[in-house]
Amino acid sequence: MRRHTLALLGGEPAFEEPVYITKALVPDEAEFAARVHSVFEATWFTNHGKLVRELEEELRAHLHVGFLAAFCNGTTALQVALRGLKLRGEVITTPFTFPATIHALHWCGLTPVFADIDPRTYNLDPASAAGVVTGDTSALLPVHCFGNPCDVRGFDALAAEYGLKVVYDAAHAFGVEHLGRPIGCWGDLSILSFHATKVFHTAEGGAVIGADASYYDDLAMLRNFAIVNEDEVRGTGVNGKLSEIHAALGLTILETALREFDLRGRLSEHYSARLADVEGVKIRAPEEDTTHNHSYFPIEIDEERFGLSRDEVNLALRAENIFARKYFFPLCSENEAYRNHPSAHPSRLPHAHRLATRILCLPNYGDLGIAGADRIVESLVALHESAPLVRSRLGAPRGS
Ligand code: T4K
Repeated sequence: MRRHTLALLGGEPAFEEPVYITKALVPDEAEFAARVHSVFEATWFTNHGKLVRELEEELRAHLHVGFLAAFCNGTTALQVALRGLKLRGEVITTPFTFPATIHALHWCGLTPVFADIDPRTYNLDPASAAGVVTGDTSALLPVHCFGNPCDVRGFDALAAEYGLKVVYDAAHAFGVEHLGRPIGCWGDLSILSFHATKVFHTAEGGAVIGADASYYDDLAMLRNFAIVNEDEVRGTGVNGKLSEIHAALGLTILETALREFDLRGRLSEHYSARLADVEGVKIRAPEEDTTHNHSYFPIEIDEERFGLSRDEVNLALRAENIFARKYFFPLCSENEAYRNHPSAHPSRLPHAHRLATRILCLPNYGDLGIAGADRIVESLVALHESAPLVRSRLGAPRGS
């Protein structure tokens, strides 16, 4: 292995330019321009336009789901899914997620109730969720964190036992299949994010998906102000529509995104092989019987064995121009809006708290290339080998 002199110890940074956790895919410009031109020709920019309908059908067929309703972003898709199921009271969810998951509950007037994660999968643990079910619980909202599928059978059983709905936040799980089923066909409804940081994206965008196509009309009504027709508005809707320009981007980028999933798969395999023997770096074992999408590459840093805390590693990598991310820190249960709920007490979420201080997502996108991944691995190895010196150069307190 090439030895790398760390920038903190007087060497050159591993990269000349900043390397971020991801790099948004860019569509074929001519193809995109042609689609945008068709929008201009039609003078039809939004409101159930032709390109949105085409995108919905293309993605539905690709993902093998019963229906797909496109939205302006994943957060609004989640709010409308929750509203569409007419949920009330408490919804059990994970603290280890992007803030949008919990905010969506709160914006819908629902009470997020936290349960702990399974440290093996990083996902909400059905056994822990079972411990916080009350008479007010109406649903479960697990997240397929980093695209790794939840214990879907465990949640099916829990939902059946207590008569609960299951909504999956599948923002990271585009294209994942688990136990022979597309990820979007588990539970009642699932949501996707098509944000620019996602492999398949529409700049901003999202979707509600599910096996049961009879949900589509209600969700489509709610995303369009709850307008049923010229003479009727039924309840409280929102403006959650995707525009034709965003749909044009999605239609153009799909093929590129499918190739990108393959490239990320190769990078993930390479990272896994090269990091396997680095002391103090743990890689989550992928779920079996699963088609993974390799959207993210999370590692866990064990401070005692690695010699540096996750935060110290993160800081030292920045000196190398490597901008890893502490997804997901801080935990959502620590947010001032939620932390007073009894379920948010750290003593009830030990696995989530432990993981949130250890996790680091490494840059993982096709353009990085195997050589780029190697440089990141070499930087991590060098950090481990020079840990005491790095710590003294950082001057940071332990575990900060
Ligand atoms: N549920 C879960 C579990 C989620 O993770 C998310 C979103 C949602 C729900 C809600 O879905 P949306 O309503 O967003 O559709 C990003 C995204 O904004 C967010 O969509 C995503 N999860 C989350 C995991 O990541 P930030 O604040 O970390 O992104 P930012 O701006 O720091 O970008 C990260 C890196 O991506 C940049 O360093 C470079 C690259 N990038 C970013 C943008 C915006 C690009 O290459 N091009 C770009 O245009 O939240």
